[in-house]
Amino acid sequence: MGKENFYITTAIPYMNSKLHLGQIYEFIIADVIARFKRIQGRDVYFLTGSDEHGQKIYKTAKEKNVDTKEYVDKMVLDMKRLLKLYHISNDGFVRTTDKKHEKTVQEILTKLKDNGDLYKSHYEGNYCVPCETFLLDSQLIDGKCPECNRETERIKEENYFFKLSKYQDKLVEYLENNLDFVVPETRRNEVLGLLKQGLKDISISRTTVSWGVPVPFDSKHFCYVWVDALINYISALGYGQNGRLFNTYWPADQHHIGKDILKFHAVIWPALLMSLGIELPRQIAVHGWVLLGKEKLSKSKGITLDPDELADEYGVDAIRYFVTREISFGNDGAFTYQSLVKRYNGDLSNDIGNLVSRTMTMIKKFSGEIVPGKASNSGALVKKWEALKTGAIDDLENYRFSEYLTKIWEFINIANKYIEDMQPWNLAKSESDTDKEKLNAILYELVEAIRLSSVMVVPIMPGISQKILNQFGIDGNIEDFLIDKHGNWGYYSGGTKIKKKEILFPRIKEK
Ligand code: ME8
Repeated sequence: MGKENFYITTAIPYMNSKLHLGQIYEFIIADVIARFKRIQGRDVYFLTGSDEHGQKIYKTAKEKNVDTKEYVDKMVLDMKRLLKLYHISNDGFVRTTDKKHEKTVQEILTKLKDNGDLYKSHYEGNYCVPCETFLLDSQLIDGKCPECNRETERIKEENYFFKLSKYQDKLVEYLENNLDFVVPETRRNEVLGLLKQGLKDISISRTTVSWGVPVPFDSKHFCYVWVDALINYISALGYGQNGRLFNTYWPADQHHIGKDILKFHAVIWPALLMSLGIELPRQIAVHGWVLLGKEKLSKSKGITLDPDELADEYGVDAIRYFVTREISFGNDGAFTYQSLVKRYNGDLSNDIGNLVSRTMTMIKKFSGEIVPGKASNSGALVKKWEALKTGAIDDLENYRFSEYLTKIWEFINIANKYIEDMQPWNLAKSESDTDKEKLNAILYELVEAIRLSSVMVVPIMPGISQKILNQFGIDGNIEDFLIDKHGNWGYYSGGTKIKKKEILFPRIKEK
């Protein structure tokens, strides 16, 4: 039997400005899960990409006086650079300006029309350019966009409409029968609330915005950017072209999105799929906001967190650790420099950093730079490990990133305490063979505890995991690890020569 497939996606960010930590946060959580599924032995396809059409991007390029395509090309390069910097292990990258994607969008529009789910009508109402959303007068709050609180544009144009209302009952039924379709539960209730208010048909084309995919059966119309964007999840897999990827990986196991785009993913997207006769994704996983202090990140208000500056100052792995440890999935989470420095100096520099550093020093001093061979009578650590591992795996299966890390850190600190309790430096002074044996067993156990922690840390801090293993001279690429093998106590036999000690997390001065 082949490996069980797992298809995971992120939202595709708008290419109007440089990515900020909020968008990077979404990539990090999807990446943690993708890496976790890989070490569980699943055949993972992890997709991300770029949303490049629509009024907002067209306007930005125009303001900068550059050609729109040249502008998005540049932004995409920068996005790809940041994905790499942040160790995001996506297998695919889809651009909505890819010819293959555009062709799929056109085929889908034709199919929707042939199904009788599209009709032409007049739209008069409001449009929020930053959110790329049509808004009826009744949806405005104090005359502004309910999502971003900005001024909207008044528009009056001919649009194609999609018969969303037709799918209302089917959607309610689907949500009621599939309790995990939208997580966390509060978001599922929000969707049910929206559905119970009643659905109106939605515009799916524009005539006043030509930076988009042309509607194949009506030359005046261009596909509405959101419909274009949602299709990325299947166009990237070659839907409609008998694509191998589509046949292998669809339906998606998890679509990761932020809470502002819930309606698009949990109402409009499934309705489009129902119309097309395509199976629905298994889960929409909805995260909250990364806030700077108490404020939502916002480019226009100048509240942003630059991923390059953060990486320079703290290192990418520390940022990955911080957001997964501090933000409870589904809720908003505050980023503050104080809490980052506290976690950095405490959990990283002190706890794991010291454990590695002290163990390296002892092996150098007491064991001639060679990790002693596997001990036959392993002591206290192994029992703790088995108990913690099962619980930790269950945590990550259920998006409890913080609890997962708490368990691993509990283990790291048990190992730190083990050093204090056993006082290996005293055993090293002794001439007796039993003491020597005891010392060797302790050193092996410490390296094994570090190695196992590193395996569990692979999804969160892949760079650091690899570095730790390299320091102890342990072979292997973290990309090939499997929890069921490398995560077992005693998998490592010891006997490796340690390398030069490198400080993993140099302490940071509080600002
Ligand atoms: O919505 N904290 O793109 P986008 C956490 N192109 N997540 C945040 C965030 C924050 N401060 N700010 C944004 C779009 N996000 C569309 C998606 S998908 C078919 C099309 C999240 O660049 C946001 O919720 O505005 C979304 O999931 C993702 O970043 C991209 O946002």
